[in-house]
Amino acid sequence: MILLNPVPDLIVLGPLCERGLSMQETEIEATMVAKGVTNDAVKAFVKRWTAHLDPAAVEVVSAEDDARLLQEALAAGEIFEVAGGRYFARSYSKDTARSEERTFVATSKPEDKGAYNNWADSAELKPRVEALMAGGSRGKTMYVLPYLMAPPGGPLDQWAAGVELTDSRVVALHMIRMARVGVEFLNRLPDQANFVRGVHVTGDLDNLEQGTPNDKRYFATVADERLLLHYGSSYGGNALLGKIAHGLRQASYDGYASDSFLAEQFMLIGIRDKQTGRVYHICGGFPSASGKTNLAMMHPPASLADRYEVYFFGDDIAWIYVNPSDGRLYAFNPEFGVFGVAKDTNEGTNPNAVYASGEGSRALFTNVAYNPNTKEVWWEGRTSEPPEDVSGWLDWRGDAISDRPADRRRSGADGDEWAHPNSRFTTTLANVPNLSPEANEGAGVPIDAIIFGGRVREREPLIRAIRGNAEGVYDGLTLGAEATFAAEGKQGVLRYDPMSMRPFLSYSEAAYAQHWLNVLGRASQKPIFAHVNWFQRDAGGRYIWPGYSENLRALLWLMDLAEGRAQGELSPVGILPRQDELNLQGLDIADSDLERVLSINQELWQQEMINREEHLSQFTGLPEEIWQAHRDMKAAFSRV
Ligand code: SPV
Ligand code: MN
Repeated sequence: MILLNPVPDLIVLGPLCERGLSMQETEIEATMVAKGVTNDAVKAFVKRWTAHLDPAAVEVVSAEDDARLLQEALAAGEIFEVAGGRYFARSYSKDTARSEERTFVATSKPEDKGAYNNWADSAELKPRVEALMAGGSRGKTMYVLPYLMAPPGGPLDQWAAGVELTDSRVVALHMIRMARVGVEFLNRLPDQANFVRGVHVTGDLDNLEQGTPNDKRYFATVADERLLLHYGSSYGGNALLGKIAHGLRQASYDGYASDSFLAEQFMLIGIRDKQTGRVYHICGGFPSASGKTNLAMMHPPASLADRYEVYFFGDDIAWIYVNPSDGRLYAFNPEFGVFGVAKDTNEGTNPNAVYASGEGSRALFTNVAYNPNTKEVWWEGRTSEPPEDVSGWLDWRGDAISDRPADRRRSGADGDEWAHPNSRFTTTLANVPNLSPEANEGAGVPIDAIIFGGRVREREPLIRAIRGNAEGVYDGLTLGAEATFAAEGKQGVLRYDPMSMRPFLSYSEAAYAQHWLNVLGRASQKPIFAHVNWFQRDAGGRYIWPGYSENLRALLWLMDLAEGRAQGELSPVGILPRQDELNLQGLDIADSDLERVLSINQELWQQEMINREEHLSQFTGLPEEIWQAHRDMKAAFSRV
């Protein structure tokens, strides 16, 4: 157990001070020199925090350390072997998803407060979290992870460098898979002090009162100082600071403050038409755990595979900017890996993910079911039924399935799951079979379309295309979807999730909307927007559209529309495909189902317009263009 210094919650300490060091500065210096760290600002950062966190040892990590760290983690019982050179880890049972309530953005500017960003005054929050962290890594090794969130050589590199300090070896293993980790990325910085400083302290997970009014966790982005302070978790985005803390919250703040780019929770794909050789690039936002990974890794349906190829760039984050060389919007995926939702991933839904986390991938699974005898993993939807023979199988908590009453072993009922619904696989991009040959281009790729979507039972049609920057931004801001298991809280409840950035917004929504308009306004060639929904259900709960690889058909229509090969039909909510414009070759779908997904329900939309008004009204100072787009849509309804 970790001994935390007892620090009363509300006492604000002064600046970090030199305390009795259990590791001498000279020792730390020697460790860093031996590992090739030449960046003095990195050294100073590490020394300062070593003094505060009081770890027993400091270790600088590069990607080449993976094999050794894996062996050490296996020996320590932190991870377990999975057949085929893969690994499995369990997180603490109350630490299985992002905590939105305990995530804060702190700055010195009250105008950064938004409706959703949980803004705090950094003068108050920073010392509070620093105080909680005091001595927090005592007895542990503190890993120093220098990383880059970008394919190197791009125009946004100056915003991409970071150093994460973490006292979790498993977090280090995740970071190696999810970010480009290496000393060289920090040594070669033109401005040596220009990197995001990330501090992750696991904390005493047994005593953090997670999910209670006394919750002790803090996941803070001190955005105007480019400082990330995460205390009290070792799970996913709470702990891997390159991903959403830097890649989304910090980067979106940086893009805004520098008036130069957008950082969004977007997937990014390419669709190649083999007949014409044209590659279309589409990026887009879907709330966490809404199938972005499946979409980005999709294979074309068999009947279209002769003609089209889908390339994967990324499944969770895109940084977007206007390239001055051609005036177009460009995007790249700053990540190095995939932290994908395991649930329902199988050869049918996402064969590329199965392969990418398959034999030889060094994938790291978290909170799935594990069989130490056979070294297999399993999760709900991996196969239609759980393994017949339950012997050896442990659920995500580590409890033996065979210890359960017979009727709860393979019931599939809520609460009887073998894997946690937010269980994940972590694997590097290089393992993804359909990775684009352009995925490592520093400049990224030109964007043809931006799409938004989420799980919506009714109302949202399969696809509706939207022209105009303000109309597109308005659509993103009014993205609504059913909540998923990616965050702690209620699943299935409909909530607005602007641009799928609700949990990652770092400044006010009004300024965010204006920044979007500013960036888009600088592009001489406009992308087309679309809103998609693969998740419409009938009264019995059956999905009306088959989804997965068939989703390509909707995107192909969008490209046809953008290039004048399709006209669609104008509706109040955008342009809908005509049935005969959708490529249905080889698809078995009932006419009535097709009609349903390609039409809109006026009544539901009328109610939606009222809800939207309430939603947008929270954002004081929202640009007039966005309100105009809203009024235009309302007016279009009154004309039908
Ligand atoms: C998400 O929840 O949107 C994720 C996973 O991408 S995590 O990194 O945990 O945030
Ligand atoms: Mn995500």
